[in-house]
Amino acid sequence: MDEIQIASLLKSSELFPIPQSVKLSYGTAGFRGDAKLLESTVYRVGILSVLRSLKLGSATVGLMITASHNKVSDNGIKVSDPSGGMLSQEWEPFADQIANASSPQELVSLIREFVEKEEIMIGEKKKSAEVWLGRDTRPSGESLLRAAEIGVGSVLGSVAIDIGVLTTPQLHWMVRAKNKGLKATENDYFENLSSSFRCLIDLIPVSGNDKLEISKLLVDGANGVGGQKIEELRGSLSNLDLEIRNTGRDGGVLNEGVGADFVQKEKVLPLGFGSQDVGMRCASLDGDADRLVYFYIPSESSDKVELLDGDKILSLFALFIKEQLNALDDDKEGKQSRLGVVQTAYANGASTDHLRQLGLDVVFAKTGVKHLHEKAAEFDIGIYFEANGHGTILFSESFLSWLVSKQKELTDKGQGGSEEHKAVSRLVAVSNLINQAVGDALSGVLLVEVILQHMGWSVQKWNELYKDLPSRQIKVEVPDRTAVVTTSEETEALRPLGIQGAINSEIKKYPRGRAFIRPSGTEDVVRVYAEASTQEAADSLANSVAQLVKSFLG
Ligand code: G16
Repeated sequence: MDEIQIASLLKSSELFPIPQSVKLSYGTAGFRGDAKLLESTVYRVGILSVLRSLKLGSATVGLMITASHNKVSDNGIKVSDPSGGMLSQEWEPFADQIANASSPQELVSLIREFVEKEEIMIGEKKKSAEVWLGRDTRPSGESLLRAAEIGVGSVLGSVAIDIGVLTTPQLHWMVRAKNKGLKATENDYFENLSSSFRCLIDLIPVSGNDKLEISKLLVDGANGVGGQKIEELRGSLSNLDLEIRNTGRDGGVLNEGVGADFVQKEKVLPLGFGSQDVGMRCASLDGDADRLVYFYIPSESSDKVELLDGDKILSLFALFIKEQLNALDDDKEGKQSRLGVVQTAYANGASTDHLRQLGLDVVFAKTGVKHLHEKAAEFDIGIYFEANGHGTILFSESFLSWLVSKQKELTDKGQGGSEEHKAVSRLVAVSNLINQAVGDALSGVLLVEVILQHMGWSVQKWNELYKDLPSRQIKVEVPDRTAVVTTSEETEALRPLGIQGAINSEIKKYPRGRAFIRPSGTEDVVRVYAEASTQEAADSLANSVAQLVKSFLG
């Protein structure tokens, strides 16, 4: 690192002193917190993104300014690696270090040490890096994006490109496409979704002149970017009747009483929905549209919803993919392909039982899509979902190229109309429709909708796949959530000492009882999850565990 480069970093970092007495930590999905405290962090992650790009041969990296499901006064930053996935976990400790460096000199010395260790050349006349910047609709987004630009620009020869207001998955998709040499604009993203959706619609079996019946889907946009983007997408979709509410344009507040996180945790209807919607199929996106849940209102007399969460979306996707794989002829690659599913400790026990009954390989990962994604990538087709609605489907490169050549081989043999050809074509279309970079509520909605049309199912019929065990989630505010340390799968607490024994004693009191605690990586709370054979029992177990958290952690 030469003198000119050092001077550039020192000068720009003077503009962004770190906030006093706040320990910043790279959490489940990047840095997150009160937007007023984040400028220095975002500026420093701007620098990190350039180093990441240079480390990987000047590939494009993405930075997304968002705090997703958090309240509107929060913000945060997520990094898209050149693959379109989350920042490599190996770089998280460096992110933590630079975010907390107390002076420009300390920051520069940490960067200098790191670039030497990683053998990254930076400075005048060195290779250039390109970083794409996106933000959600939060009012603090624009000024934080400027801080990221300054961070990127302080490494000589690097360029920041402001792509504007986007959903998080759009940015990840665009970064992935760009680095694969594909068309990567927002229009390309929309075009890709609508054309692969159309392709799947055309492959729906219809007898004779039957026309597909299309019922309306009501979408809750969380008053965020997702509602606005799905409105833009709607014009290019046929065979889908969408009514979009909570777009944020009608004065509603982001994530307040709306959105996937609210609906999934509270299991009540979001603002803007009411008794007139009883029985309708409804979908809820989160603040940056990387999560999706479905619901319907079973009766006029209550504000409770029947929730179809990430687990149920996973089951629907798994069933459809399995059906297509079963239609493949007995050739080795097709029939013996490995379909696997990945869940977390939050997965409802009934969903795991159901997936196993389907004969699927179910594996578990820690909370955070970065952990699930890694495990899903080990399969030919890996489907991962968190119960909160974050998930996607991954196709391995080798399996996908086998599918594409099989599709061509069948066409060349004049078997273009065969059941096998249709199944292969559906799998190829799913691989295009679904965002393989990261969970994406927009592509998720389209896939759910086309599968329901394919099956001829209502949302109620889909919900009957299995019956969720009653569950409850609670957030507990404590002085220091990091005092909770869990095992790698997060099902047991190792610290504070003694708390797990006390939780186990509570669990024993409830038939089919299960409960665990973990510190959130996105909010300043400890999360409590409990399930049991009745709702009263799940509520009571969750409350007693929350009491234990309070008594052990003050
Ligand atoms: C992020 C992660 C998800 C995770 C969620 C909650 O979602 O991407 O994988 O489930 O945070 O994490 P925690 O329980 O640690 O707070 P999002 O949609 O908020 O970016």
